[in-house]
Amino acid sequence: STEEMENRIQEIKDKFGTRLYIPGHHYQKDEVIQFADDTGDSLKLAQLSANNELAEYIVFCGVHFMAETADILTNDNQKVLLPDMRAGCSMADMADIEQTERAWIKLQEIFGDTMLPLTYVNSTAAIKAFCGKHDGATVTSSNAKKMVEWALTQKERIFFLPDQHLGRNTAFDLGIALEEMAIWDPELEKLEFDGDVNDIKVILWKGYCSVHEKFTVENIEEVRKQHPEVNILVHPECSHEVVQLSDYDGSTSYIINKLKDAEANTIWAIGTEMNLVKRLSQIHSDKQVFSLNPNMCPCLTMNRIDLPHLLWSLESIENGNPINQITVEKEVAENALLAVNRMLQRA
Ligand code: CIZ
Ligand code: SF4
Repeated sequence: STEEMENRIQEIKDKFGTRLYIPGHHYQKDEVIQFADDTGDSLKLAQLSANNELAEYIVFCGVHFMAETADILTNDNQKVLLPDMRAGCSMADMADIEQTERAWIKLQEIFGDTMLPLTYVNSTAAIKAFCGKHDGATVTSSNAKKMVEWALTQKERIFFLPDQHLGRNTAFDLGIALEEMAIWDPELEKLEFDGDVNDIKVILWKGYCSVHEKFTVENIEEVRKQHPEVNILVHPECSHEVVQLSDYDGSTSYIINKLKDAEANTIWAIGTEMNLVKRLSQIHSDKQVFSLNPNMCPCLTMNRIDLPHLLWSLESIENGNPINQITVEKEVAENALLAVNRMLQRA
């Protein structure tokens, strides 16, 4: 039963004490979040894991790329476990390393040595390592603007992986016109753009988040009709049109803080993952907080981590046979760390 599972999880947590650390991503289910030692976005959780030297076992309640980043930032005797190996990220999976290496060669034929690669932290360790090797860096949704600005002091152009929306929204905010952006289609191995190829400043990988893509212009029109007073607050993984029509856009922490600061009785339609929206709506009972898309928008892979998987993972530690350990190969980890550190130095 649920109660038995919860009791067992608490028992193992008590038994291991500070040797066990459970970071929980904001998009995780409440049943998992109740056992999290800390909650946060992916980078914050990876940094907290790295600063937690007492933790021998880090049971990462989030998705695969987040556990990889935690492994990259922690030391060799800390084991990072992912309670369900099927907890991937469809966006991260849209850029595989072979496709990226091929794209780089083809893009160099067009642009020569004028590009700096940047990758959203929502990417595999191999993609982060690719950026690290080519003088590039990682970005998060909180520091993307600063990082794109920096990148454009290094090279004439940036190659932005894997989320076209975060890349486009960030570049647009910095005054780069849509005509100065191109899209690299990894399936067709083709560059899509309007206008003059020499004007291109930003090359966007054609990836997207299947959760944030579900918020539409129609949703915005509908909610404004129903609630003329509404404040629309979305994550920059949403499309350019949606971000332009919303009132506010920003990272997960921006969204959380915006609602904290909001006055009572205000109305908020939020364009981000459902578990977070539901939690915010419960916390802010003095405000009206709901999902911008009435069909809600769960991240199915985040939701794979549930009580049974968390318990299974913890019991494997208790049995002395930890399962689903995430280990990034040494050379990949070293190059990925270069990319992450270039970001941490600046943002
Ligand atoms: O959309 C996601 O998966 C986010 C915002 C991840 C993160 O970096 O915390
Ligand atoms: Fe990946 Fe989107 Fe899920 Fe985040 S919400 S883990 S970007 S699929």
